[in-house]
Amino acid sequence: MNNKTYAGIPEEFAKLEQAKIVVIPVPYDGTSTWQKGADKGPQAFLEASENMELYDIETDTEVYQQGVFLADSVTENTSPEAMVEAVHQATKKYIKKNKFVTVFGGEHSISIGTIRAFNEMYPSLTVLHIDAHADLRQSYEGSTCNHACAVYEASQNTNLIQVGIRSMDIMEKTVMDEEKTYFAHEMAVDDTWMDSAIDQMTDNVFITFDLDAFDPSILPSTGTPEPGGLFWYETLEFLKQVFEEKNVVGFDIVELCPNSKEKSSNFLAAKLYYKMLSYKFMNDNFDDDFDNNYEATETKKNTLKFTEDANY
Ligand SMILES: [Mn+2]
Repeated sequence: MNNKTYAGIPEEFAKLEQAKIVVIPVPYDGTSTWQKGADKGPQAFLEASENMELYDIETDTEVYQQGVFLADSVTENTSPEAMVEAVHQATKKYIKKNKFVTVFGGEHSISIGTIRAFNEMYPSLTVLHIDAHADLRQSYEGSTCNHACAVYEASQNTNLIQVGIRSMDIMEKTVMDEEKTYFAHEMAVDDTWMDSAIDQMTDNVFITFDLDAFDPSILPSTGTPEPGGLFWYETLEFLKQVFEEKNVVGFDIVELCPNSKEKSSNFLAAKLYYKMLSYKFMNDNFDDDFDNNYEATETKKNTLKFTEDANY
């Protein structure tokens, strides 16, 4: 990446030691099946971020003053498995440094690594998966680290909630928990889905946001656009509610596939990222210490099928 700091923020807010937030770019596009170009996503996101106003009207905050450290990009691409492991290690490294860790892809297979890291560090993790696609295949084209498999692992060992889904293979029904799936065609006619989805979440929530969840009319530049998606304000309303009611421990945003003739998608992605940070920190003072509440217990192994407890 050529960018010196995230969004061109002053150096004093961009140093690792003081920053509460870390953003890890992962310019990876090894397994996408239709349109290539998600490897250019992080650079387009960072360029758009530099041209964005840093005051958020809605929350009346300038969240960059909490400090945002732009980490080295994860560039491992010798195999999908090696990339996932590199993302896993980079994510875990910054969680252990007590940062609010965010990752920008890249295609969706990178999330296998980020989710694995968060699930190792936080008990009873909910993964909120916002996407047009179910991504529940156990393996695809010979790899379990394909973008079509992005949340299979999460379906087995976290509390997975899927929102915005409108494209899947019939075989994925055998893996999917329909009680925890919010299909786009149902969301379009039933406005209780937000409360229902939040009711099914545990306290610790990791959000994996595939930009193709949005309607292609507002975000065309993605690898696999699907009609009938989310719009801007309903998405923000939902996200704000999740950040207000739950302990969001981190998030990733994936599948920006930049198009030189269409820059608004890049800006939407930049603004979405900044909005999510603004919601996370809207009630924190800049000089408050940040505690990301991870549990670094060697014995905790969230590798089994998630079992519901009565606490949520
Ligand atoms: Mn998708």
